[in-house]
Parts: sequence; C-alpha cells; structure tokens
Amino acid sequence: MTTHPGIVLVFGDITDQDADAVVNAANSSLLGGGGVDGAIHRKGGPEILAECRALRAGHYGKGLATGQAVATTAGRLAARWVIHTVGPVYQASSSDPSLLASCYRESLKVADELGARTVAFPAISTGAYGWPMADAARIAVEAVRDAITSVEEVRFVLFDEEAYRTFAQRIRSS
Ligand code: AR6
Repeated sequence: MTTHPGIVLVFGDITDQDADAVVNAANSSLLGGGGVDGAIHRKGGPEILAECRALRAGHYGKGLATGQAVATTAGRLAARWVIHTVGPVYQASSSDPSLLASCYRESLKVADELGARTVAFPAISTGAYGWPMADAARIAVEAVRDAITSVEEVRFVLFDEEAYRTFAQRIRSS
C-alpha cells in the first residue's frame, strides 16, 4: 500500500535501530566521516565502506550530490540496508530548505525501491553541518508527512534530549 508513513520518535543511537533501513548523514565523498557517519561505519564494519568505494568507482564517480540518496548493505548492523544521503551545510543567509527536504524524500524513494517498510533517520544536517534543530525538525517532519511511500514507519532517532524535545514539539504542533 502506498500512503503517508507513520512517524515514531526514538531517543537513542541510530546504529542500534532494528529497522529495515537506517539513513546515514553522509558527505558527498561517501567515504566516511564523524557523527552518524563515523558511528555507522564503525559499528557496521568494512563491508559498508567497500560498497561505498564501489559506488564511487562506478556511477558516483563525482560523489553523491547534496539532497540525493543511495543504498548499500548495512554490514553488521541490525538493519538490512544503509541509505546514504548528503544534507546541505547550513549557511545563515543562503540555506536552501528544499535540499534538506530532498534528503528525506529521496531516502524514502530509495527505501521504496528496496522494499523497506521501516526506516530510521537521524536529524540530518544538525551536527557538523550546523542546521538549527527547530528548523531542521520542521523540514524533516513536513517532508516525511507529505511523502507518498510504501514505507510504513519512519523513525526519527534523536541523539540528545533537546533534539528529542524539539522533534516531539514539532510533531505535536503540526
Ligand atoms: N545516532 C543518532 N544521531 C546521532 C548519532 C548517532 N549515533 N551521532 C550523532 N547524532 P552529524 P550532519 C546526531 O554531524 O550534520 C559527518 O562527518 C547529532 O547530534 O552526524 O548531517 C559526515 O561525514 C546531530 O543532531 O551529520 C559529514 O561530513 C545529527 O545526528 C557531516 O558529518 C547529525 O549530525 C554531516 O553532518
């Protein structure tokens, strides 16, 4: 069935999620980094990086563009797939919210292609990329709410209390 997904909030670590797919807040190199990206590669093991390297050697020679998404194995994680997406870097005067919304939409599109029914997202762009949490939460919740997808459950996995509270407030008020 294709409809809007249900939304669940979790206070925790994305690498612990038992979802069909977990989303990585990656960078365009697809070759790892800190934050969510570092945690996923550390816990998921070298198989994920090997597939990322293969993507770079093939269709993604120039890397993954901001707002796009692509899947690999999840290696040793409980999930079956990691969907890598690249959030926009926040710049106070010229940040484009549609690129952040695109990360959620494109990740759900990839999830549909895979047949994933449960997908766990971190708060993309709110760490190293500096997007203010309240604005990022609004964009994330709206993008997921409006998506037409076969994904049944979207889990936002928030790493600290402030992020959890901000997402909870946004869901209540929209
Ligand atoms: N589980 C859930 N959320 C987490 C975890 C975790 N294990 N670790 C951090 N967060 P970030 P970005 C939260 O920096 O802003 C990387 O180096 C964190 O508190 O992971 O999109 C990539 O390679 C924050 O709220 O992603 C890129 O270069 C949110 O997840 C760059 O950082 C996102 O923080 C991407 O930056």
